[in-house]
Amino acid sequence: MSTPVVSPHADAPAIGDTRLLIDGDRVDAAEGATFDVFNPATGELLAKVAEARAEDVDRAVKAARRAFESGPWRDMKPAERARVIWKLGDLLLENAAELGGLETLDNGKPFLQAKGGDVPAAAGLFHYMSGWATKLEGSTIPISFPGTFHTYTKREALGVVGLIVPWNFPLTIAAWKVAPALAAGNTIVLKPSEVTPLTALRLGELALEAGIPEGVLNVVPGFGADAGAALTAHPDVDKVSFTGSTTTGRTIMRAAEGNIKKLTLELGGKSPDIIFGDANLEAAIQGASDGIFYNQGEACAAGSRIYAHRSVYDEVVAGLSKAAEAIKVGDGFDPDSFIGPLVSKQHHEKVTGYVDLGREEGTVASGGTYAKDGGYFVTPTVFTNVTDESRVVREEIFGPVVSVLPFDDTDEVIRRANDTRYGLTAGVWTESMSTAHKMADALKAGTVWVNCYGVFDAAMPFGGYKESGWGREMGGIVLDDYTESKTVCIKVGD
Ligand code: TXE
Repeated sequence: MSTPVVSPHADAPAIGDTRLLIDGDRVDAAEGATFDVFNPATGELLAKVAEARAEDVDRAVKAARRAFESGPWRDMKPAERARVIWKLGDLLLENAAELGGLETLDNGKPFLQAKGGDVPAAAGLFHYMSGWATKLEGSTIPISFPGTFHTYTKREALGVVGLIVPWNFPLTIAAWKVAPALAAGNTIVLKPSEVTPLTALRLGELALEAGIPEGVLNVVPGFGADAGAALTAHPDVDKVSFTGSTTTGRTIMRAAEGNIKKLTLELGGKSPDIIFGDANLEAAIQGASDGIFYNQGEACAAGSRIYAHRSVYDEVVAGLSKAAEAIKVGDGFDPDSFIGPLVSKQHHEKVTGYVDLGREEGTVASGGTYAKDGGYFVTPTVFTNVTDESRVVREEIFGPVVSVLPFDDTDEVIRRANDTRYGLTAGVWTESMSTAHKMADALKAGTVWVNCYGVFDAAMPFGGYKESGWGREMGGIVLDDYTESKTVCIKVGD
């Protein structure tokens, strides 16, 4: 039996029902299995959560298939579907304190950021995507084939979609995928990360409360190698959208080959953040600091390679070090904490391994310390005297760790910034309009921020070039990935 264990903070929310959500019901896993979820601020057990395995995933896919084919969602009038999706956005906002608290307990991130950032961002997805439910149009097409034809396209829901979500923004990234999938009329099996399953389960409950029919949104927490693999290989799943590591993305590509599933992959990053000599340095330094340290650096878009023009290099290093030292690292429920613990023991080991490596590869300008026991804390760390070949500069660390490298001219920094297997995001800081446009054109990244960093909006497409993935999330463009386009050609005369 899956049960919540303890809520360690007086002001933390109750953890609630930790069973699977299948076909509108809360159910134990078929084999009765559970897994432990830990509070990263203390390392203590937080909850025991029902563990979906292949049999449970199959049950969830069957429920989603029934819900799709029987049509209560797909065939609902678009305006009605829009109202229900909007309502779900409202319910997220109404429950922001609870959802934010669950995210802090589960992931460790500061409560104020979770409640004031993650939850409104997730709600924004439902509000924005609800508008698309009424706008999924096709077009009429004049064709040149001999005869007279009425030819048009229409857009239809894909069917059952499997959504696999990571632990860094558990609710927000779930919303990136669930909201457009719903707007297009699909039914869903959502697998949250085994590290942070709590807000996805609550999202499923709120979806029912909003009026989304039973079986349309099923939630199956479980491990990647078991539940995740079963979902990606399932012959009755039409599409998988995945956010996570590039390594797992490759595994999913292979698993999806059986029934040629459609795939969206949002994978890793090692994003350059480039500060030119003419930049507003105060804004650039603060922006670059937030760009790497927000969310403990556990962000695929983190600006983890800072290139500073040699004329301002020393000032950037000094300013960034000062900004890093001013950051309070601590329990997410402490309102002064800007950085909470890393998400798990395993991830702490990975990040601190890179902190130790960076010490050998370069110089620590700031930070470089970490907790050895208790919570999984790491201080914001700035490395200098590293090279483009250093592993800390090339590999995704996914923690509050940044390298600062000098550059001399624009073409050089373009080449170096693009010299990576990733291509998710990039930042540019300059007061020159022509430098801004030149860089925006030249950087091989799905998003380029100029004089800002980490601006996300439900209306802005997000995704990667190169090994950062396939497809885009958010924006109107994402609806293409959750619909089929059907061409209809009717002969109306000779
Ligand atoms: O990711 P995984 P992990 C990067 C980051 C991090 C590293 C490893 O560098 O340190 O990845 O993190 C599910 N079939 N990112 O191990 O394995 C898994 O259960 C189907 C970048 O946590 O990619 C979870 O739900 N699913 C990133 C999800 O995939 C599988 C966010 C992510 O886990 C599976 C997170 C399988 N075979 C980590 N194996 C980003 N792009 O934002 C695992 N999963």
